[in-house]
Amino acid sequence: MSQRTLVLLKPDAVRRGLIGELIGRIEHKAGWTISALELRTLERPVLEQHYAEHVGRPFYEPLMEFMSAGPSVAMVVEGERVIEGVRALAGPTDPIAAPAGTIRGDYGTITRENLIHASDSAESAEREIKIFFPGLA
Ligand code: FUP
Repeated sequence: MSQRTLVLLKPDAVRRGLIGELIGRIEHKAGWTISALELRTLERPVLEQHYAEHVGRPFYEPLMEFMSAGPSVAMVVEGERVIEGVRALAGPTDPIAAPAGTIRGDYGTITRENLIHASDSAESAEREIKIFFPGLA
């Protein structure tokens, strides 16, 4: 089943020079294509929409600061079971718990700076794509 998902390569991934490696892992999956891609520093109003479900959590403010501190790469990726697939490539939220071979497991140590976001459901994907790429149908 072809799907689309919203992927963010977070400011730590850009700062550390990992975006080529991370885009490659996604691009090399057979049949997945990147249909939109932009490097930009995410403004607070965009992040407030994106992370609306986390308002009030203790990690919310540090997360907003981290996410707005430098450029991210925002992408729309399309293809067979891509929502589940990019989540599997990313690994669990906590990079120390994430298995080797996953992006978070291979490159991360702290939960806030876990390199990548990927939509967790079809509903989230459509909501998030509208936030980052409002011009896309
Ligand atoms: P995920 O779906 O794995 O991206 O994770 P969540 O939606 O649960 O969390 C979103 C982001 O909030 C994480 F990527 C990092 C940050 N976060 C923290 O900084 N501390 C926490 O305890 C949980 C999440």
